[in-house]
Amino acid sequence: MATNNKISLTRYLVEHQRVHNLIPSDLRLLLEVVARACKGISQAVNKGALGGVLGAAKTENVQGEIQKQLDIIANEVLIEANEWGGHLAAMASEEMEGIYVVPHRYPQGEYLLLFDPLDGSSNVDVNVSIGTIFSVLRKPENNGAGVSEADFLQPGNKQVAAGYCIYGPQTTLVLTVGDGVAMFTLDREQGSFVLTQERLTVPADTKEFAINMSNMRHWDAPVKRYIDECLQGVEGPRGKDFNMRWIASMVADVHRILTRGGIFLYPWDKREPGKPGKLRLMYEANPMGWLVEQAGGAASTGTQRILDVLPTQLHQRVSVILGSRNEVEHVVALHAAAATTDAEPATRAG
Ligand code: AHM
Ligand code: MG
Repeated sequence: MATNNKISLTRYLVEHQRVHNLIPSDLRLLLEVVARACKGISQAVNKGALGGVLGAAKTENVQGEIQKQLDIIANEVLIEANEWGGHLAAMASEEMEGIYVVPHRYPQGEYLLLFDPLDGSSNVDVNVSIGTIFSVLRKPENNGAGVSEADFLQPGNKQVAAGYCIYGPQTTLVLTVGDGVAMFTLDREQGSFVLTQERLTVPADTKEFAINMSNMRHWDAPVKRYIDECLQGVEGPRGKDFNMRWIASMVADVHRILTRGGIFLYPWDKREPGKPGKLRLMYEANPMGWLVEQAGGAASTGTQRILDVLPTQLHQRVSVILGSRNEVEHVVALHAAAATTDAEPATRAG
């Protein structure tokens, strides 16, 4: 896609609404507002120490994690931008315990917005790419009754839009409305996102994996076996050398996979056996899983398609294996093989 055509995000969305009839106007408005909020977050991230926004806040989030100042700022920017437009009924965030219902002074819309306002925020202070991840669901019909947390508990296959904005060397918005994946780069002079790539495709095969190797001793047997086979390189059963990358910022790792392929794993591990994983289903796994699927890749827990996981809690965690289709299918096959041959009783949760 030539950048001199300058198709803005607005035009892309308008055409999806008008020409392709793929999105209703209030969803278009919602996505434009999310993009505007991301521009604001990008500004704050960009200023860094000059804006006095680096470092930890004195608060913990619902997961018991120390919040960064920018986690809180990003959360506020998203809420303030989205609450008044009339397109949303409520929002849920990785950084807030309960849902945020649109105040009565504003009109209530049809949609629910979920977000991780600043994913990978442990990287903020060291100037490594971070991002905002978002997911949009339709509020279930309930005959005019108010919105509740239960309305959010829909599987990822019900998403109507999902995306992320990565704050890196460029600020890039990556979006799906169920019609492939498009990438928009922020033109800071114009102040608008410009379409820079359409129909992103994740190659089916890869020689690059991303996992936090320091957790190796805690992994389940199939994950250990998979990584062990990769490490054996050309001499091993895979017959090829693998490269490894781990940015500890899911948006950055997924962005690389959407750009050149690869596999990303944050699997269940034995550190906290009762927890089904580290990453959050609703704010991280579902939107990223759908984007990767829309680009031709796959996303699994190891035993189930991520988008088919039925959530029971807003802040539910999940094992995540996503990226190049053949590689993900190989890891799934190793899980299936272990389940049939494993003499040990299953200990994993979720
Ligand atoms: P966060 O949402 O609190 O930033 O946590 C999620 C991040 C992901 O971006 C990343 O893949 C993972 O945590 C890194 O975890 P670890 O530090 O255990 O490698
Ligand atoms: Mg996160």
